[in-house]
Amino acid sequence: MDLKVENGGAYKEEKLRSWGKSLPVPSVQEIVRNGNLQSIPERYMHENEESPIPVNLPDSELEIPVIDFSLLAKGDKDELKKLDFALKEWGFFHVENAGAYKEEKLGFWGKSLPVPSVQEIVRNGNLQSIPERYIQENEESPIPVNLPDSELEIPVIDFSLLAKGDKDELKKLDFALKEWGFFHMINHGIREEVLHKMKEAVSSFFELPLEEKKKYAKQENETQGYGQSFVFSEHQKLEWADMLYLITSPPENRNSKFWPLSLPGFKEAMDEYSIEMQKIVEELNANFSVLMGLDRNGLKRLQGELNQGIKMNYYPVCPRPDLVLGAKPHSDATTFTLVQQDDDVTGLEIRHKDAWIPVKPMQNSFVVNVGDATEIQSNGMYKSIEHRVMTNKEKPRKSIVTFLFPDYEQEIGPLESMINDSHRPRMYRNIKFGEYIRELFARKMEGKALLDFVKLQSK
Ligand SMILES: O=C(O)CCC(=O)C(=O)O
Repeated sequence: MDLKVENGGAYKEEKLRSWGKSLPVPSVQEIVRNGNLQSIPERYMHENEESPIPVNLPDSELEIPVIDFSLLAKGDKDELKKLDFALKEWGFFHVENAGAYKEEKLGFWGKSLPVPSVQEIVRNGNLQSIPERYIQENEESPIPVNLPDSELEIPVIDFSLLAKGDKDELKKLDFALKEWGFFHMINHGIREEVLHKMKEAVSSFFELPLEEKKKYAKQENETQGYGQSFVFSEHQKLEWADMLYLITSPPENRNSKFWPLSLPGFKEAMDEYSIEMQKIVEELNANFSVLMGLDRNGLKRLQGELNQGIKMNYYPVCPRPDLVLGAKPHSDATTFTLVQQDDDVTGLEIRHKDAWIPVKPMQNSFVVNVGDATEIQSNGMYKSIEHRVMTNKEKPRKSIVTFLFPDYEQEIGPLESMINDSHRPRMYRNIKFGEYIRELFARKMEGKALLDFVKLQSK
């Protein structure tokens, strides 16, 4: 039997009316349009309304909170906390950067906004208090607790022994990569003069007047240049540091517009340093290769020459080092990283057994750390460890950081030799390195969160 139903909607409407009455009233738009409105009709005048202007409230209570959508969309924990606060305390908030988020995802590297030079803030300012934008929240204490002495110093690896094929040193390297992800490398063979010239070049760059340094400033969507990376929002906490980042190898990837070529000795020092570093890199890569079950040339055959970028950091003194960070906790996206620290200023700290361990400088050595690409290739056996940089009241600190990483077109993933279905199943999916880096630059630096992007769910 066919049945047609009509006026079902009207029935619903009638039901709804039973919720209460609302009498017809004149159109206010019409009253205004028609009337030569000398006075407000009595019916519209409210009695005893509170003054719209709040009194005795601090500035922070006069504006509803602002939530940065691009940070929320990236899973930023601080922004989520701000949203929680806005919902609890206000019930209202502004949203910003909703469209910019898409733009950031689409632009290749994502943006990093220009920020003031911290060196200049310190140089000019009679710094009475730390600007709000630099005050970090909820940072953990730098003092490690309840750890035996052997857990307070990163391992030391003798490069000259590795280069001779010493098996015991290779075992020590294996231990350092598994248990620490960090080690000092001594006897690396780079002449002191080369290291010294490089340090001088970096010092003379940061001593240049601000206007001169700004000629090499990084633009919003570029990774290289002078400034700060990973700045996505005007509201984000900034680091107490300035940097100059330059891609050095392969040479065709260099971008001379960021190189202070008129600074005497700078290019020569960089060229020499970069070539010498590449020699160490070859040997380290060969050793990583053997440890991951390949022959000495295995990794090179798989992924070609590693690319090289050099980041020069300047951490000015800070009257309240307890409030700021020279670098927020992060792991490196690299294959591995080599750091030349200042000889006499400690600042770098690594996360080890749930404590932050300071890495004390060791003369003429490099600090080497495993990056995310190696953690992925080793199927989680070798750890890319979180690290951060603290500042101090007495002395500025400089560091020269050499990043080694696969070509952006290279696909990286766990090596077959590191996967074992019964006791070491595949932990990461394969990904083009360029795609991984693109994700890195679309996020605020946040510990090791980026690795989750390629981690497979455990079954
Ligand atoms: O300054 C340091 O010792 C390390 C710096 C660092 O981790 C970085 O620039 O990514």
